[in-house]
Amino acid sequence: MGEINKILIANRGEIALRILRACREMGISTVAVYSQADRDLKHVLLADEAVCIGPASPQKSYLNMAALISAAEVTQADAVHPGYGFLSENADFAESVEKSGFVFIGPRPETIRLMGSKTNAKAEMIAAGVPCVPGSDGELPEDEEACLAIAEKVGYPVLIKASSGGGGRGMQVVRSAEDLIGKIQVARTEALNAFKDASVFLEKYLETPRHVEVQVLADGQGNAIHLGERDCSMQRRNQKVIEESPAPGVTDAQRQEIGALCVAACKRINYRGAGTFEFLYEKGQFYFIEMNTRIQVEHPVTEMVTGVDLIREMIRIADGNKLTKKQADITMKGHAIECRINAENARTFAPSPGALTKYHAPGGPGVRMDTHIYSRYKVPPHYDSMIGKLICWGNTRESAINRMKGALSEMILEGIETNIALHQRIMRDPAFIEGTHEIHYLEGMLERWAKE
Ligand code: MV4
Repeated sequence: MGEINKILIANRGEIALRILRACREMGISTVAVYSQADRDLKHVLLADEAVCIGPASPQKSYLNMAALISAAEVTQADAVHPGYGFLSENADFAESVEKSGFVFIGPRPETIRLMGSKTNAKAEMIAAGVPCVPGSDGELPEDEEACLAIAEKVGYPVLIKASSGGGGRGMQVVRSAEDLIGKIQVARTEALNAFKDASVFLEKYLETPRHVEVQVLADGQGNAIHLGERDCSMQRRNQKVIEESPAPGVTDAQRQEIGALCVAACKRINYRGAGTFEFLYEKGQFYFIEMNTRIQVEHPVTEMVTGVDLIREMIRIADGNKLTKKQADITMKGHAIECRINAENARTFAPSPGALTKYHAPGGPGVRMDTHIYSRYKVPPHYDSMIGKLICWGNTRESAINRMKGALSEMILEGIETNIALHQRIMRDPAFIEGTHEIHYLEGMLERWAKE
């Protein structure tokens, strides 16, 4: 405890700035690491120290474990915060951070590894009493007849998923027995190419679920709490566009029930840090699909409704502190919505890197803009197109939407294309306003927009 006095921020962009701000509030020194394309990032200018870790290519910089560890050694950092993406869920990185004598701000490497296996994660959840999608008991066997029998029992349509997958890559929907063996073969080949592991499992395919996820904090010392849920159903090709908390339609009784089960699961695996349980939500039922062992892009909506600073809590936990808040201390007030602001064409999603000639931030009560951009900042072409997140809070969902409309129209971003027009469109969309949109809704909305 009290051993973390200097943190190396192993990330870039808005999350690096978010972590830097939390460190400053806590009186912790900061080390920024940056690629040659990122010398002018806002957090690099604000950090106490900054180290160039390599060329623009992510492989040679933000994914370069040796360069990151060296930077921590040279600057004598105490801990490493991985942010999201990059090495945040890489168990080998967490392990090498710890073996080099630094604190990894996240779960133990074994936990990251366990949850990285979707079949092992699911087995743990079933053991903890968390509801899962009905399906095969672990990996599918080689035997074709056995696979056919499993699919028959689960009932078509079924979905084949990679055991080492996640994020939606390499999944195959199977609608009848004739297609099963062929699709398993396709899924195995894709899984082997993408994850170096050909093992797959099978689940009942849910046709029109919503994507609802539960935020947790656990101290690795036997204590865990949940911070309610977020709806992330407004997405395209597994890229979330809008997130909100609470999820429309989820009752407080349901929230406490699913939250308590996630807490039980945290205790079972002795979880440490911030984590997210991802569920599909259909006809009022939750079905666990995956656990994310990192801080997520959309964490601010949870912060806005609970008043808890999740980055601060991650650092406190990593420093050996027990959770100070009990479940009864967590209350959700009002409603928060986040729009991901991307440097891309609003209709085609084509990336639009380049120089921002003008930027004026929105503001006012309940408006939060998490971004690293500034006037004349050059969005590099080498990374994700997300340049910021606009989060609006209101007493009700309706007032949060109204604030978002105002904030979107107030924001001025020139020199590059952005997806602001898409967000404005969604804020006026009847299904979104009703809160009934599911994971396939945006695709259909975009098709209608294209025909106008
Ligand atoms: C599913 C599903 C329907 N049924 N599983 C996609 C990402 C990965 N995390 C799990 N995914 C899905 N699993 C069953 N049994 C539909 C999806 C899915 C999805 C889930 C969440 C958010 C966006 C999605 C987009 C397409 C498919």
